[in-house]
Amino acid sequence: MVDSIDPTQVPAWNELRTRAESMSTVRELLDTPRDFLRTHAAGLSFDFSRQRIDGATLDLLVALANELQVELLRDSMFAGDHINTTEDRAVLHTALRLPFQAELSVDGQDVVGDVHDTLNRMRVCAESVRNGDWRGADGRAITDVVNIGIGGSDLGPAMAYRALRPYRQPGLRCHFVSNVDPADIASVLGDLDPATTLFIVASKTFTTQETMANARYARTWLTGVLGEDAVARHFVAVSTNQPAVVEFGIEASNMFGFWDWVGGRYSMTSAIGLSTLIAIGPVNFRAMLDGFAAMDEHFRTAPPARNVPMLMGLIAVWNRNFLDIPTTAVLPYSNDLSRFPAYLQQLTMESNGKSVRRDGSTVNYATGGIVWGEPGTNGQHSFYQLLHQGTDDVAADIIVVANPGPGSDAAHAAQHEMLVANALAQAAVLSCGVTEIELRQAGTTEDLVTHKVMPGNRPTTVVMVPDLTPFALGALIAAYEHSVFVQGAIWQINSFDQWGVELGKKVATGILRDIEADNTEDPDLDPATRASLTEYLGLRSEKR
Ligand code: G6Q
Repeated sequence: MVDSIDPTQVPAWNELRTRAESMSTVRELLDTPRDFLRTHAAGLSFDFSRQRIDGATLDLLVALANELQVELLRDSMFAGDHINTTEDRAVLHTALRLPFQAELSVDGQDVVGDVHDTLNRMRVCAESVRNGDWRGADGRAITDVVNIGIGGSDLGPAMAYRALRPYRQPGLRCHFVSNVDPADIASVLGDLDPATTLFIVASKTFTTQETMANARYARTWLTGVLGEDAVARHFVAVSTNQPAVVEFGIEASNMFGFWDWVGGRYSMTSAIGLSTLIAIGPVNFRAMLDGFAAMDEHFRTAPPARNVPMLMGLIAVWNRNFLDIPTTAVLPYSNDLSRFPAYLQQLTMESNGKSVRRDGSTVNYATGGIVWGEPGTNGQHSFYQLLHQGTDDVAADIIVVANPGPGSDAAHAAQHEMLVANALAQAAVLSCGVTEIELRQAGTTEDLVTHKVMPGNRPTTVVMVPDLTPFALGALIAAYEHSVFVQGAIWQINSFDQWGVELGKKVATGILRDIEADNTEDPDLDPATRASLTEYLGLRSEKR
């Protein structure tokens, strides 16, 4: 196990502080060759040349990673050591993507064998749904799959389903229900026929309030039409909690397991990906796993200065701790990646939104920044104004997909070029801006010059994906997963627990009991919450 170190006390940290004070602008930096900031991994290209960083700073960031033993912690993760210390668990999502021939045993257990056994069971299930062998209670084939899950049991599959739109099987639709707001499930079920619907109840713990409420709602909807016996043909579960699955009424043979070493937000390549596998089929699903695995291997073996996730993570730390930039906009120029910012929000903010180091000591430096975003070009017509001319510095990741999806005709391809032009234009303006001199040269009237100045200097990374294939999507996600790892390792925090999420679940359970009992006097609640509860109970309609 690697002990915690205070990163502000290692030599490279202080040297980086000094360098940040006199760092040139992106525009100035671009005057000298920046090829060392352009690199490739797993078929994707990553261009960091619009970041406010030079060669000497990069060397110092690599020294920082050395001094803080990032590679040692990385190797511990890949080996299956219990680096999630507060839950005493290994962190082995990388094992989910290993090929069949690989070998890895953890705590005496053959991990690769277990992973592939589950993958095979998932494949059999997916194929029978896809080819119509899986019959519903009245003998008809499945046309709609509803994944019921939340957080890590929803965001990855929901994102991938959209991202891999061209690879879906025609005539077979997936839907995603996550919110405990009954409007979510009601709006999905409203269009479906119970006899041709298969529910996947996806919950690692099988105790999550939202998921269990939605699963019960779905079961009532289904059995009301088809009877209790239909549950076996219309429900499968993905979980680590077999007793709870069986108690719900789902047969153990219809349950797909995973392991405590798969964190929720790192679980889309586990059985949590069952809906993805059903949608895109086993060959494409394996290609996605191979994309993840290719980036895993790159992260495990490439030297730090050419290692994409290492560079992404170190640059994120540079922006956050030394350039004092608190937020990063993720801007995919791909409509199919519309849920990617939401997915990354969970991945990064749930992992690195922590204020204590692994040893429990409080940090005295910034940790996980705020991540958000929307696909371009839509975002350009809303919040980009603040990115360009607001008073806060914002870093940006622009993700460009070079080619439109399979089957596009010439008109589609031409429109796609407009999309790419916009992405590159925004990268240029965010990083280089527009000066007063340029505006005057362009004939701008004097009274508008200051209004039209763009300071630029917003650190921007351009990620280029040749085609949004399953392989490329896997590689892209894994790059971000490992970038998050690097940031957490520098900050010496545990990126793999989520006590903030757990507390919310517990408090909501207590308040629900108060609501059900009309109790406005709960001494465990603070006065403001008691007042809000009283207000709510006064407004609540009798119709319930
Ligand atoms: C992810 C988090 C969280 C989790 C959900 C759902 O890392 O732990 O988002 O995935 O709370 O949990 P269950 O899968 O147990 O229902």
